[in-house]
Amino acid sequence: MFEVEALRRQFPILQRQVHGRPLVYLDSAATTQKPLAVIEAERHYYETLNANIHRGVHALSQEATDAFEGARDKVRAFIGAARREEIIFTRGATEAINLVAHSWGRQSLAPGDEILISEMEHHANIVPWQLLCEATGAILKVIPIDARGALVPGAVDAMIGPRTRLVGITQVSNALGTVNPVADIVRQAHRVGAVVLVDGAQAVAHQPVDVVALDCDFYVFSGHKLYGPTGIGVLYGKQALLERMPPYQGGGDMIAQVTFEKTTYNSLPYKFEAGTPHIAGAIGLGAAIDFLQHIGLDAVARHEDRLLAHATQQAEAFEGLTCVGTAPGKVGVLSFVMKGVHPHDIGTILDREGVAIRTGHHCAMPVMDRYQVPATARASFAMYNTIGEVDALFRALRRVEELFLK
Ligand code: C6P
Repeated sequence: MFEVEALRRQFPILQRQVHGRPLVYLDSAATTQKPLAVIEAERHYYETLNANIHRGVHALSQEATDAFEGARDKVRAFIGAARREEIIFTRGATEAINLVAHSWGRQSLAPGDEILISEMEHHANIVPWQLLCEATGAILKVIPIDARGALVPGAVDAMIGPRTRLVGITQVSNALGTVNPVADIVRQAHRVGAVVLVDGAQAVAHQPVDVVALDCDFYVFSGHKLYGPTGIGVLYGKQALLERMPPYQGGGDMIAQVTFEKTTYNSLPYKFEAGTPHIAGAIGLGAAIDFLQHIGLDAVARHEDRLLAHATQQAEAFEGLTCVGTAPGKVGVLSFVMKGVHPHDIGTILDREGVAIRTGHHCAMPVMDRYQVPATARASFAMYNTIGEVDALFRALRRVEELFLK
């Protein structure tokens, strides 16, 4: 049984007030709030285990190493990867994509090769590929999206060709909520020998993910959008690919042996984890995964679908409000514009009412260009939101209407 009120008590921040009103937090696509289990896991680490990992023979270092490596095992199981060697800790989704672009990309691309991304990508899944194209002479191609925010039917098929080397695709769009058919895209890409990187930043908290079933070559996500800490994220890569890739950064822990003449590298996953990692963050992420699995992602998804359906219904009945992103099966976010009011003004008035949403381009400027809007207002939902909070959002939007349009 999914008990949202009991669940909310696990998130201390949800008890606070903003501008004298109860906080209505509808910005979880930017970052989720953290449950006690995560806060306590980090605190427990600093209070009882704090030491550097993989380095010391002393008890604390060994216990910290066990906790850190235990978190890697949790991540592996959570996304269905076959081997722990395939789980690389990074600072977040952004760093994971840059790692692949830098390490796989510079080794694998020649002038005229093609990288295919979509028009709905977050800047983190655009700019690293542009930098790579500049460095290698590869060409960036963009799969267009339709009026509702889905990939244009047939476009992937038409655009994947013999020169395609990599497809970078988001599983769920942060600006539109669109869920992309990534398993189909992987099949199409593999037919021409291209590899696929799936950006799972907005997917992992909303639906179960199985990287083996998807058969993607790389999968990335951030801990902080999964009820975990900031500064920790994951790159999953197929072992055979990771083995062939050169290190991304050099430093401690990623080496086997160093002399001034020659350095050899550590085995996976450590080859890609130079320097002291965010140990507490990884442990916190492990706790977030335990927490989420205890509640059950299917139950979370059903609850969020109800919230989104309720919000969509109210949005459709709201004169002058237009939703941006209405693809069938979308999840997590309601992006919208209001005739005659700039999204930043909407965000400011809502904040005064205690309602936190994000306004702006959501680090997806090409999406704004596609729909010819300067920005949108975006409410995003998580397991702890309630139907009452959706109603509070729309009450606050009526206040915006009163102030600006009446
Ligand atoms: N989107 C949002 O408000 P980082 O910053 O590395 O944790 O995640 C980057 C990222 C990559 N891909 C997608 C689809 C994303 O949504 C994000 C982050 C936040 O929508 C902050 S811009």
